[in-house]
Amino acid sequence: MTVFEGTFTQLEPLRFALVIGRFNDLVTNKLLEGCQDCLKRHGVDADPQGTQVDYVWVPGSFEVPVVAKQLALSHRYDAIICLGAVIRGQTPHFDYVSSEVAKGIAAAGFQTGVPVIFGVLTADTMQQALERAGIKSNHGWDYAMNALEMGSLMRQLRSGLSEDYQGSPQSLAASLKSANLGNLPAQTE
Ligand code: INI
Repeated sequence: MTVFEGTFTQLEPLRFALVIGRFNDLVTNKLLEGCQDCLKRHGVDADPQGTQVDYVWVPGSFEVPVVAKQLALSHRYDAIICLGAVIRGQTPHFDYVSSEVAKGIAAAGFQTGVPVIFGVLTADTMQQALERAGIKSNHGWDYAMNALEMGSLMRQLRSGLSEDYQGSPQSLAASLKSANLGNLPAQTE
């Protein structure tokens, strides 16, 4: 049997898309910096004019999932990285935005078979968010690592899981089933 594992050094150039919310951009710009730093230091050409990373800005976290799904459906990317910052205020708005974003990002991945990385910080205060976006550590770096690992893992699964696997979620599901590795949700598109 085989062990499939993602790598952090690219065996072949991977392609990524970043979807970034402008809301709380003091935080999201810092997450983006951490993310780019990690990608570059792992050999990815993160230049917007380059061939490996595309950038899409959206108004706020709530808009991230619809764009992430659209990008994933293009099957142009090995992984999509979603960056946002939802910060608790005086009203229940935080709860509505954060829960829909989490569900939407998960759905974008499940429905397309493309890894969609959940890089949306949820915090009680701006201070808490900034601590996670560069003051203490930068989770943007971690999200990039997750994307590298998942992107390379999915390439390995595509090429190594079965000879008849052609890259669609349906054929991956069939391959997983024949290898007794479980079921993927059916593609609805
Ligand atoms: N968007 C965020 O990314 N973070 C927030 O904290 C936030 N709050 O608190 O309101 C937020 N709201 C905007 C939302 O994402 C949408 O852009 C807006 O509702 C339009 O659909």
